[in-house]
Amino acid sequence: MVLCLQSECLYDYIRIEDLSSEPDAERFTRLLCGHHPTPVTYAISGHVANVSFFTDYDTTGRGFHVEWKAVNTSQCKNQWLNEPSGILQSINYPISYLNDLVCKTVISVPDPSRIWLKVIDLDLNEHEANCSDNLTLYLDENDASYSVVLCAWNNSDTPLQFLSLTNQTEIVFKSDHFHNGKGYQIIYKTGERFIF
Ligand SMILES: [Ca+2]
Repeated sequence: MVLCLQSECLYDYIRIEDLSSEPDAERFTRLLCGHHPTPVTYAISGHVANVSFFTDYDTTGRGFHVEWKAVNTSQCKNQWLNEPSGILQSINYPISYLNDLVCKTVISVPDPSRIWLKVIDLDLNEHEANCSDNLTLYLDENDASYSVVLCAWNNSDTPLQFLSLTNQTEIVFKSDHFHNGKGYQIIYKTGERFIF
């Protein structure tokens, strides 16, 4: 995208806004101008988005190109998995998850099998220092205190790995109503013995 450069977007710009929020609510609105050689991605939680293009009387650029994709939020319903292995990932991964989500996944396998989880990717809370977007792994179906809350990428070279204490585990992803990131991707396997 190349539009007339001005840090506050006073001249030529596009405005992207969420038109589906309540009139009194804080509406998602972004102004874009200048030169963006790499794609800029936004995830709008509502079901109606408006993209407006404004130009002034002077100076032009190459213009802009916008692509959009509707995300089916029913993918974030509670799901129950019995397969012995699989991949879990956040809705719309790896582009960007949406705001205000609560997505629950239960993996349940026959006893005495256990569930091994390996975090391949975790990108939450962009621009945020808190843990308001998080992924909680409940490793014991009978005791919620055996849980791990993940909200930032582990910078070490060793991937995060977890083993359930029972034959059932629950993974809950929550996002607040500001900012987002690429999301998460986890692989899981099940079995009675694991060698690390
Ligand atoms: Ca957030």
